[in-house]
Amino acid sequence: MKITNAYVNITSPGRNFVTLKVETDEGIYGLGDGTLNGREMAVASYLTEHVIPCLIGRDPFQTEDIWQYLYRGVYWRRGPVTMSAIAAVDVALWDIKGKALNTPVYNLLGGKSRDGVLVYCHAFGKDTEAALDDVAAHQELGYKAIRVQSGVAGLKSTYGVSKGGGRYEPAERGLPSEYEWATEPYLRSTPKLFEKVRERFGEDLHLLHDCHHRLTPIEAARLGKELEPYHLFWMEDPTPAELQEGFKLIREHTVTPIAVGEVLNSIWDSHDLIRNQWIDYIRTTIVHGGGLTAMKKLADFAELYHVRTGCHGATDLSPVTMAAALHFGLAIHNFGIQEHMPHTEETDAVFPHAYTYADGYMHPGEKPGLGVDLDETLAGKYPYHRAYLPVNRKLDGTLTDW
Ligand code: KDG
Ligand code: MG
Repeated sequence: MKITNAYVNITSPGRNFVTLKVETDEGIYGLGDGTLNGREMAVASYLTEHVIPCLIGRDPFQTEDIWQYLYRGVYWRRGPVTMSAIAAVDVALWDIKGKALNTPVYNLLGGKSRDGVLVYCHAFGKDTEAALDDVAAHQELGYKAIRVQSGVAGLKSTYGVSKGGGRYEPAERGLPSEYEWATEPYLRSTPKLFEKVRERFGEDLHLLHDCHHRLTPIEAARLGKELEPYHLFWMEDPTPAELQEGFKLIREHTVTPIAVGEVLNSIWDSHDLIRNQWIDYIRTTIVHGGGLTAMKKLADFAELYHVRTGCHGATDLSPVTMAAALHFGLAIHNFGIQEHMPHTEETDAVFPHAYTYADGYMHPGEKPGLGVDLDETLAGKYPYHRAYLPVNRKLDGTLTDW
């Protein structure tokens, strides 16, 4: 089999998605996601200008060699744009391989290790009461694991909490909006929020929380310690992970489990975090981490250190990534949990898919390959719109992490 053609589709059914379609001389095609929130066109152009011309004529079954060619062969390694472009190619090739062998991708990754993929959803509210009501609403939908975020008193807006109270989408069209941030009231209110959640919902529900990288290590250590009585499943992104040894300090002070990695792109970015056992869950995702080929190696490395996966799964990861993540999560041994922020109906219509949700778990379905398609006619009705993640400033105007 040979790759005969490949092209990028950009569509915006409510939010932007970059999809690579790779075609072969046997009529089988594969899809890969290359969406990088707020920087979509950089990946699209990287693929079109620099990657696609090198793919034509290659054997799509050579997932390892093509991955190495795109990673080592360019001299410039790593980084979110490069790794998302490599992921788009890699996932499309696994999709082709599955279709050609007439089997779901999970069978190519080791076969089923479990019956379903445990997922967590997002609950939030402008204050504690609203957040508790949203937890109740999500529990009704069957979720066994819920991320809880609340607005902070005195702040006009908080990232991760929708402004209008309805569904929230990380990116906003137009230029970046600005949100407020203040660490002290957040540190005071968050343990109280989880005290109330446990009071109302008991011990059985898995609870998660995302700090969005905004704390210093010692502030994160304090939060982790004060959250201990509420037995969180994890505390996510407590501090920026560029300085990996920052997590040593957090670890020395708290037994609240820690999840990191949605902004990390390679095994080297989390190498020290994992081998020193400073984290419990690695959140690197298939689209931003170089595809299934790279993620399998990352998971296998993490397994040696008792670190489990907890892949990023916000709405900016397209249904193609969600499908890939579910095949991956069903197969690997050290799977932990998968994030699930359901896409809009418009997005689901553009990307018809075999994966399903029921009672707190997802399943990739039994279709050969990834089991997800792209309706290009419908996609064409949703042109690209520039959109960004918001930026955050402390009350004195200083920029902070988002
Ligand atoms: O593109 C970034 C968003 O997906 C991110 O802000 C969402 O932190 C996030 C999460 O945990 O889903
Ligand atoms: Mg996050």
